[in-house]
This record gives sequence, structure tokens and C-alpha cells, in this order.
Amino acid sequence: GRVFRLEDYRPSDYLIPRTDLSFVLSPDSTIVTARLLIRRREGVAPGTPLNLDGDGLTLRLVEVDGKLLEETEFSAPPESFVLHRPPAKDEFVLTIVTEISPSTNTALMGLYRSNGVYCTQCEAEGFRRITYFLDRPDILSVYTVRIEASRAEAPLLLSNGNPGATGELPDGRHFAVWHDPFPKPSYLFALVAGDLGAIHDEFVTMSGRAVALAIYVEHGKERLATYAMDALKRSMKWDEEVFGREYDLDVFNIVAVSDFNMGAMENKGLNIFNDKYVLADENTATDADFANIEAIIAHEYFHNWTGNRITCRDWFQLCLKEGLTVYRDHEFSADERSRPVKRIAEVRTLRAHQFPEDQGPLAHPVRPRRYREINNFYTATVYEKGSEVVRMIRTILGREAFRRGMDLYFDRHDGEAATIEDFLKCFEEASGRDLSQFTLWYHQAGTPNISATSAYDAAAKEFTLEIEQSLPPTPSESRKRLMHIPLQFGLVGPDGQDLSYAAVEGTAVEDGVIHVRKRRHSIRFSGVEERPIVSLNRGFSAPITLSLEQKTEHRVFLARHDSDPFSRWQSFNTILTEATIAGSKRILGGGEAEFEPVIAEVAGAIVENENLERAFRALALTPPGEADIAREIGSNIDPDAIFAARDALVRRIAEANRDQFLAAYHRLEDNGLFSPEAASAGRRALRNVLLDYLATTQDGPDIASAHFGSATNMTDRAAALAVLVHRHCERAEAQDALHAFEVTHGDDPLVMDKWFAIQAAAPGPNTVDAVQRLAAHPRFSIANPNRLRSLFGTFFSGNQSGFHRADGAGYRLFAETVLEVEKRNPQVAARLATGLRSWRSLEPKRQELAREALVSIASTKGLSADLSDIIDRTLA
Ligand code: DPP
Ligand code: ZN
Repeated sequence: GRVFRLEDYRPSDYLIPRTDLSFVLSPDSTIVTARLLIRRREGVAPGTPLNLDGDGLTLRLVEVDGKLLEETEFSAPPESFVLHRPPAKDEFVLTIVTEISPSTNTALMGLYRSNGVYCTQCEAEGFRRITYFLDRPDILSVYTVRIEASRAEAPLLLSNGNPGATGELPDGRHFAVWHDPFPKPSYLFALVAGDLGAIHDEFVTMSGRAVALAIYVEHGKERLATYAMDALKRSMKWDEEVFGREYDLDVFNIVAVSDFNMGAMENKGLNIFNDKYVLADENTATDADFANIEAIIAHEYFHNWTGNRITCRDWFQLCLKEGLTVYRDHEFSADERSRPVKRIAEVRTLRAHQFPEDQGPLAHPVRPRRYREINNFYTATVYEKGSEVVRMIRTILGREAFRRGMDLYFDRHDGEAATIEDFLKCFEEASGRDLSQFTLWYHQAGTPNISATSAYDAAAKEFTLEIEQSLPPTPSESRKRLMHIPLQFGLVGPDGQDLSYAAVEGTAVEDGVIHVRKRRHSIRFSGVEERPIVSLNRGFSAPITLSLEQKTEHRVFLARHDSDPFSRWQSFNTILTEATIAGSKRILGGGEAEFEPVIAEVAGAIVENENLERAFRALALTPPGEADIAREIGSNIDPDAIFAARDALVRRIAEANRDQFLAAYHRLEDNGLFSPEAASAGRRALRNVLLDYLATTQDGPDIASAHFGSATNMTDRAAALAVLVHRHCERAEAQDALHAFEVTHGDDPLVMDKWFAIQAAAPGPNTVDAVQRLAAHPRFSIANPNRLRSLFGTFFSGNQSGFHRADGAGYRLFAETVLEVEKRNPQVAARLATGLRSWRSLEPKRQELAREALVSIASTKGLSADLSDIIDRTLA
């Protein structure tokens, strides 16, 4: 396949300042008329051929300035349209009529049908499946769109911008016109037509303009959109207050569709959402769903400024909008909920998704330099690490200079397609700081490691910290340059308060932050009255791995007393991780896992500590997942040993604290009144973590099945089902609960996704067969991305012991499924295929079986660019 390189970027010869589109909608044959005002760029020779992008289009007609073209004047091979000799004048009008078939578009890119609703997805390169165009983000155009359809089939006709004329047409047809005054790239184009219900609201902006808000959903589901609407209004307010950003159109529309490749899409004025991230009530959605809805509604709304008003020059700059917008939605959730809890959740996500990417064959810089298929770069690195990089800029600059830099960016680049260099320059100018070394965070792949040792000289009252950075090699980047790593830190004294110091030698320390810039730093703090315990990378100020030799008793001390809540959580999490790793080694050596009693003691103390938020306690008590442990071990992974060690640790903690956990569990009982807010969700989270521990003790199945039976919301019901299926799947209680759940929720596909996912996540050797059986279930559909992600996505990427079954049956199912899905939807198939990206860290036998499965995909003829890109890089 063709490789696209950053250094090959060059501006196009032509611009398209105006785009008039007309759609005559019909499921199998939609006629698209594009009237494009084409302008030759200054300095380009008159008559230079015009090359437009296309994909799978049937061309019906071409005119230049109203004159029909002869077939010799252009060519239209499948992937482009070439006008051999455009008029020599500066501007002309090119009219192109194409025919497309939404009903047979199973790739869900371009214009397609979801449950009878016409909808579009154009990012990254879907617009070229609608008409021929300069389908690249630096071509900004003002769009006017006319949509015509049968009124019975599509009473609702939506596109970007503000509504214009509407009217009736013969034969029960009607039309609507939309005009978007803001020039935008083609990837932000959207159209929706269908028969949908809606809820309406209004937002008055900071300058007093009224914006009409609407969320469109399937008829009968209107009520389920109220939480999303509330989140939208809070997002709009927050962006005004925190970033000074006001909304700019008369309307803001959101449409929920059930077949969607991504989570949601920020099309100007017309966001299109995966229904999973809109629809919620207490009986169908979990607290995690509510939190995701809030975050994603905010994310897409925030794109209006970071993405739409200022867009990307080219797709290599994807993190310019995504990393920054994730940073903004993180800040929003932190303000709306609990900042420390949110931070811990972010770090868990980063480690679960971005670290394995950065440490495996698919590693790439936050700003990649080359790609074969851009769809494969909507990654945790671009999004989550991209957000961490913005967060580090704020840490280095401080809140005020950071805000000045953002203001400058909005001011200077509004209406433009910008680059990372443009973005960074704003912060350098606003702060007077040199960010040139920091810029490497965008250019170098891989997770940096910081190792640290410390010493205290009691007589001299001196504390020294020796810090060393290293960056492991990643594919095609064997030599790395030294990074600028901002480490927040504290020297914790015996009473838990940070100790002060009289002076510090070296220039590396500033306002509680160590700026690591060299390979090695030796930092000497003088005037330190007592022996401190160092707390490093507080708040996870840098996305690194930390190798810090620390005694368990010191970690226990930090877990109890560190003033930084993140570091408290981290200290206990590290204790649990190290204990599990040691346990798995003993198991592999033929012994049994053993655990120091202090671990269970600390767990008991955390449950009882009413000074800590419940959501925080829930996170602290959640043991690291099997994948987290595998990542820490790094190589020669045996998932069964890890599973056994983790299970033993949970049992040990539960056994030691049984009475206390049970009492706390009962104290946390539901009062039957539901609120999706953080405090209520925290209570449920803590109670459900305790349930998972209690399920391993005597009466475990009874407690879990009572929990299931008495649950008054989906959070509790799903948590109990998971505990039963994962811990007691051989018991009747588990099978009864699965059956009851199916009977109650069988007609609700989004709720059934939980039912599929819980079963696909069940540990142990029987799950391969269960997943295969479930794929034949009448509620499963290979055509729907949400179903695929629930069943196969969960199994391939979220079930260590089940998927990595020693005989390779999981890998064979993987190859079969990925190839089957690819026939319909290459983008989703490629995403599923990342499930084996860490195959080289497995023990040799599993490695060989995984390789065979990957090779069997690679050797299949006619693979899509999406899938072959992932498989080739995974095997490289
Ligand atoms: N819609 C996706 C997102 O917002 C891609 N832009 O992240
Ligand atoms: Zn985004």
C-alpha cells in the first residue's frame, strides 16, 4: 500500500472556497450534485490539471461553468477524478453528479443507512465516498446543502450550520436547505435524514444569543436523552467560563444512531453519536455509561473550537485537535466530578490502552511521521498521550501562562488549518519559555522511564535524589534523544506533611517540580530536618514508568499519608502489583502465592477511612487487572499464572477482612433513590468492589445473587452479574442471573451489549467456546460495531486468561472473526485486530500460536489497507 509522509506535505494547487451540494435521497440510488467554486492558488500555472479524491463513486455527469464535458476532457479511475485542462482563469465552477448506494454501504464511511436513517461519517476520508473533492483538512469551504427525500421516509432533514428554506415537492417529497457560514474541511460535513424523535432545549450564550438545542433519537427513546442534554448545557457553560469560548451558530443538533464506527463525531453544528453515548437511564445504563456520556458530549462540543474553528493542516496533526480536546474534556469531568478520582481513572486508562501501544509493535509518536491508513491512527497515543502532553505544558507553564497561550492560539489561528508547531509557538510566546526539548514528546514514540534512588545524611541534614531517564527503542526509532520530563514531587515527613528544605542544588527544581532534562540529575536538598520518604510523579505529572526502589513499609506509609491523593492511590496499587507479580512467579515455580499480612491490613483501613471519598476508596481497593500485571512483567507472559496469583490475592484480602467488608457492604446499601451524580456513583462503586471481594468468601454466591435480585439500577445489576459469571459460572445462580437478564433486557441491544461483554470477559479456558456460541445468538449481529466490540472486542482485548488459552483456540477464533468482519467493515476489523499487538511478550508456545494466527491473516489475498496495515506492523 501507499505510504503517506509528513515531509511530503504540500499545499494543493486549487482551493474550493464554496461548495453547494444537493442530495436526492433514495436507499439504493442517491444522486449527489456538487457545484464547486474552484480557485487556482496564486503562483500555480494556468491549466494545471485538477486532481480530486474519490472512492467507489459512479460518475453521472461533469460540467465546467455550465458546459457539459466530453469524456476526453477528464478521467475518473476508481480513486480520483482528473480534469486534464482546467480553464485558465482564476475561478470556475465545476459541477459533478455522482450516484451512490447508502443501503449497501456496510463500511459505515460516507453516506449510509442505520436502522432506516440516512447518516454520514466523513472523518477521516469518507467525504470522497459521497462526491469527488479535495478531501483533505486544509481545504476549507463554505457549504450550502439542499436535501430532498420522501417525507414519509425522512420527515427530518439535517445538515451543518443554520437551517434555511424548506418546502413540499410533488409525489410526497420535500426538501430542506442548510447553510454553514463557517468555512470547514470536508471531514466535518454531515447529513442526517430519517424519522426520529427529539428533545429540545435552549442555551443562552455569554453574549446573550439564544441557541436552539436538539437531540434526535429513535421514537420512544426521547426520555433517555435528557442526561445527554444536561451534559451538553453544562459543557457549553464550562467552555465559556474556563476557556472563554462561545458557541457560534443558531442551532446545535445531536443525532444518535445505532450503527457507528466511532464513539461520536464533531461535525459542525450537527454532532452524530453512537447511541451508546447518548441514551441512558438508571435501568439501562451504568454509572460508567453516564460518565462516558458526559465526557463524550463535552468532547464533541469542545471540538467546535479545538478542531472545527481551528482545524488540522493535515492528518499528521490529528493530535492537535484530539489530544487537546481530550485534555479539555478531562478538565471538564474533573470540575464536574472529583478531580483526584478523575485523575486516577485517566491514568488507569492511559496505562491500559496507551502503554501497551507505546511498548509494542504499533508504537508511534503522538504526531506520526508516516501512515498507510489514517483510520488506524485514532489511537490511545494520539488521544490520551496527546492529552498528557498538553497537561504537561500546563504543568511547566503554570495555569495563567497556559491560559494566555490558549487565548493566543484561538486568536491567532481562528479559521485556519494549523500545525503542532503553530500550537507550541503560542505557548512559547505567551510564557517566554523555550519548549524545544519538550517538543520531543510529539516526535518520539515510547514510554520514558525514570529510575530514582535516594539517600539521607542525618548529620548533614541533606537529602539526595539520583534520577536517571531512559527511553526504550521503538519500531524505526532505535536512538532516542533526551526528553524534558516534569516530575511533581514532595518530601514526605514522619507526620505525613511535606518537609521543607532550605536550599536545593542544581537548577532542576522549581515550584514542587523536578525538570528532568539531562540523562542524570543529582539533586541535593539541604536543611531537611528529618528523614523523608520521596513521593515522585505526583498527580502523574508525566506519562512515564517509574522504577523506584522503595521498601514496602515506605509504600504503606505513602498509601496512608501522602498529601497527594493520586500518589496515595499509586502507592497501594504498586504494593498490590508487586505482590501479584511475586505470587505469579512462585506459582510458575510450582509453589503457592503468599502475601504479607500488611496488604490486607491496609485494604481494611482504606474501607474504613471516612476521610476519603468513596469513589477513591473503590479505586484504591480495585486490584490491578491481569493485563496491568502482564505489562509490568513485560516478557515471557503466562496469563494463567497471573490469573491464579491475582485471584489468590483477592481471596487473601477478602478472607482477612470478611466481617468488616460485609458490615461496610451493608452500610453502603441503596436507599432506592437513584442519582447519576459522582457521590452516588461512588457509593455504588465502593459497594460493588466489596461485593467482588465478598463473592470469594463463604456464602459468596448467595450474596452476589441477592445483590443481583435486589438491584434497583443497571450499575448494581451488571456488577452482580459480572461477579456471578466471573467467579461462579459453574453455579446455577450465575446461569439463572444470565437468563433473568436476557428475559428483561432482550429487546434492548445496548443493554444486551453488557450481557455479551460480561460473558466474553469470563476468565478461563471455556470462554472461547462460549464466545463462539454467543456469536450465533439471535441478538448478536456481525453488522453492528457495538455488538462486535462487546463480544469480540472484549474477548480479544479484555480477557487475558480466556483469549490466550494455551492451545491457541482463542487465536484461531481471532483470525476467523477478523477476516469475516473485514469483508463488511475494514475499519472495525482493523481495530479488533489490535487485540494481538502484545503477542511478542507472551511465553514462547503461545507466541508461536499467536504468530500462526497473524500469519494466516497476512497471507489472505485482497486484504483491505486498514487490516493489512495493522497486521503487517504487528508482525514486523
Ligand atoms: N469523532 C472522533 C472524536 O471526536 C474523531 N474526531 O474523537
Ligand atoms: Zn475528538
